Amino acid sequence: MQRSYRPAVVLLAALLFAGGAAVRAQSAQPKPKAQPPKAGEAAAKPKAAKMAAKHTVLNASDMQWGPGPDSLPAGAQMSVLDGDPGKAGAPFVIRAKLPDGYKVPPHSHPTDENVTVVSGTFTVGVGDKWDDAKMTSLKAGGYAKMPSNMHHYAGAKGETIIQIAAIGPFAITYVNPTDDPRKK
Ligand SMILES: [Cu+2]
Repeated sequence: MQRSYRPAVVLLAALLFAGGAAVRAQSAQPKPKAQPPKAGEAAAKPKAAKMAAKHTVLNASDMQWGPGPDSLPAGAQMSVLDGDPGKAGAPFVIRAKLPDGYKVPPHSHPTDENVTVVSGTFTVGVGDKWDDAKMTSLKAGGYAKMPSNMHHYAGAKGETIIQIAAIGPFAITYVNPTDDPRKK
């Protein structure tokens, strides 16, 4: 009896927790457009809703940093604040810490890239070829949006932290394939 009873209690607790999270999400956010559930989705949906409702509160000092993805030139550090940049179709927020003089050669992303400068100086230009004269310097508080598939390039003056918000996956296609660090 014990062996069958206890998992049931755990399951009930998990369901109550998930239900509570969903109720909190509904009160905190505008109601999303109604999407009629499809057959077979019932089991997966509550988990997805719970993940979307995840509440994140982070001071800069709480952020965990690790090496940037191998798709970026070496030297960058990355912190995932929300979501999963590797997941297709889902929003994510990351920060990237770029050392002085860091350069990302001309490239594009499959989804819109929204960049907010947190500290330092982020420089960005549009086009297929790197040209310092065509780059704009953005200081802390500055913002840039790179629409999907638009060719652009970027750098850092002084150690620079940027925050990137986008829909995954966070993929990079270099205009010149020889610039791709994965092919070096
Ligand atoms: Cu970019």
